[in-house]
Amino acid sequence: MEDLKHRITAAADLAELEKIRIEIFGKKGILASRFAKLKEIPGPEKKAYAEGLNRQKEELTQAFEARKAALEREALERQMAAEALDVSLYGKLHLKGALHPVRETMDRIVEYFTALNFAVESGPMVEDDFHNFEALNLPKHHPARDMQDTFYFADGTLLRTHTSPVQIRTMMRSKPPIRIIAPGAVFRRDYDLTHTPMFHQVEGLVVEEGDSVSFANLKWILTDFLRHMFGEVEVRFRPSFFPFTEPSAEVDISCIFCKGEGCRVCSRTGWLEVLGCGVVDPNVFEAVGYKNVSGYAFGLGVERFAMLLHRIPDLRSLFEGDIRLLEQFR
Ligand code: 2U9
Repeated sequence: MEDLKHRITAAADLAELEKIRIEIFGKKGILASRFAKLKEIPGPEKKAYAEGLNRQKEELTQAFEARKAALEREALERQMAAEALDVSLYGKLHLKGALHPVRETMDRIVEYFTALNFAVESGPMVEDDFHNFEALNLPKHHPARDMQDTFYFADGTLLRTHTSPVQIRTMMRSKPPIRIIAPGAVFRRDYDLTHTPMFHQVEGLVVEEGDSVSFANLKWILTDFLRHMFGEVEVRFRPSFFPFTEPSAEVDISCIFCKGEGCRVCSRTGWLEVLGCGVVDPNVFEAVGYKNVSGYAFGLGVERFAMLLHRIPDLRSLFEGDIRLLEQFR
């Protein structure tokens, strides 16, 4: 009896305990065989023998239940120790995406003009000579048409060098009034600190019947636009020349880095050139079949705006695909 009890309390694990249970309590187990002997016991001793057996069974059952509970608790503790989670550990790092500074800048520009009721137009990047040059009053031997500046395909088509063909196509398929911007990629054979072979422009065009559109309208909207983009800057219009506008101007803002004092970015001039613009040349209207209209147009390079707004020194870093650049704009 003490020997059986000892075996129960010494069971090393639940599997061993189960074996012992079958050995003691099973149908053909030790207790069963002892109970079977009951019928061989003579009458007067039977009661005492039966009581003794029941006591033994009771004690062994108690010992078994106690050992089982202890082993189960141990097993659970082992499992919990093995599966323990340290909730103070760092989780996996999830990188957040970011808009490319060129996209973000383009979005801001487009937002300004759409708020003033400009429609956004687009067109093909592979263009023909007429839409990219001829209709824009760029004469046959203009240097911009040179192989040196323009990517040509064998069939004479080309990668657009500005988004202006979008405005030409828009005018040719609709009538004034026109109030559009054309944002998009353009291509020129150029590569240095401030030029890449692909860059983005936003150009604008406003055309009305009659002579109601003037240079004054252009001055107002571009001044307001540049202050929207750069804050409280001075804006200056310098006479210039473009084949597609007359009169034409280049637009400067007071340097946002030195407030016009003169620094390296503005080459000590105190001014930064940011836009080109003008009153649309009559030859352009003639090329698209418009009569008795007036209009203004402007154009800007989105990368230049992004570089100034984010103080990015080398334009090429915008196109190297180095994720460390984007990480700085999250
Ligand atoms: C039509 C008529 C006129 C668009 C214009 C400029 C002046 C200009 C440059 C700015 C920096 C190009 O990206 S850049 O290198 N653009 O100076 N663009 S007027 O004039 C147009 C366009 C279309 C039908």
